[in-house]
Amino acid sequence: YILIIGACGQIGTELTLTLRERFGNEHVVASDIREGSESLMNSGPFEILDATNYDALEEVLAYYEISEVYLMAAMLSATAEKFPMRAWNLNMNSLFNVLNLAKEKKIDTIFWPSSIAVFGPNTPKENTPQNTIMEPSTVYGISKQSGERWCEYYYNKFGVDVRSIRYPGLISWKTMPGGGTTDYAVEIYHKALNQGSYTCFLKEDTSLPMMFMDDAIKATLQLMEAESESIKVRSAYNLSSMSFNPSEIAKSIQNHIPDFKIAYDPDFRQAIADSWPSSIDDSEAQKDWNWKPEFDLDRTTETMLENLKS
Ligand code: VAH
Repeated sequence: YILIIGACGQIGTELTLTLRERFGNEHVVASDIREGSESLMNSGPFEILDATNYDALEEVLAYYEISEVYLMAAMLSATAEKFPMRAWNLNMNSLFNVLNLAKEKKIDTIFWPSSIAVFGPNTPKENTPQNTIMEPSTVYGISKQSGERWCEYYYNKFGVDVRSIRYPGLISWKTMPGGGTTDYAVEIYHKALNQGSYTCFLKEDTSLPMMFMDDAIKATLQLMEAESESIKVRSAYNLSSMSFNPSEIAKSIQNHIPDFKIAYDPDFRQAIADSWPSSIDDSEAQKDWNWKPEFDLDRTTETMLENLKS
């Protein structure tokens, strides 16, 4: 059985729906600190669970005979800057709970998301390599870099089969993202349809690595289904599909909504975005588990507008 922690989040929601389609609703237990969407709550088992509570987590694992855990609960970059200690507590203690329960053989396989936020201001910005300087300057990035070190440590020291991906900014229509710096790339579609204009909190030339959610979910399942021996990276894999800046996504929207207007009013999230790479080299993921994306910016815009319109 599979447990998803943070099932009501931006990635967790789509991961839950995809895993339930693939393995059967009753085999995928969704959990979160709060209730989620109708489709998520009505399509299979759900538990209210605080991922930082070791005993509560151990109970859920035993009750449902869980063998695989997707730990998707975290506080993202923008919110984490407002509540550093709460972010560290959630992002790290949830990971320690899952790693230690796996060390106790209570979990066979773990997926834990890292992020391009592990890179910092002095990381090479273009085609950032898998192994390079990593001095993250955000609370979220520091927690993800530390998390990667712990995942690799538990694999090497205790044989814990934990797998991870450095997600770029993710774009989806089924749920709103929560508290990220790349959230503008989701909000812009909603605003384009609802009011025909959007004021972006990043500068027009701020180029960031991005990915449509279907590609991110596909990559996650591909990594989880790979043979353990083929996984050479036990910190977290670089993953990439496209990079764009706010003016480029605005132009792709104007191809469908010619009158769409964008304005720019950068806020504190500009400094976070400026500390991150503009593009990522994911040749390791391509080599080790045949990664290949399907969505570019135009196809992403088409899909987002189509689904948000209906
Ligand atoms: C954030 N969406 O903005 C997340 C992600 C790379 C960005 O980590 O914090």
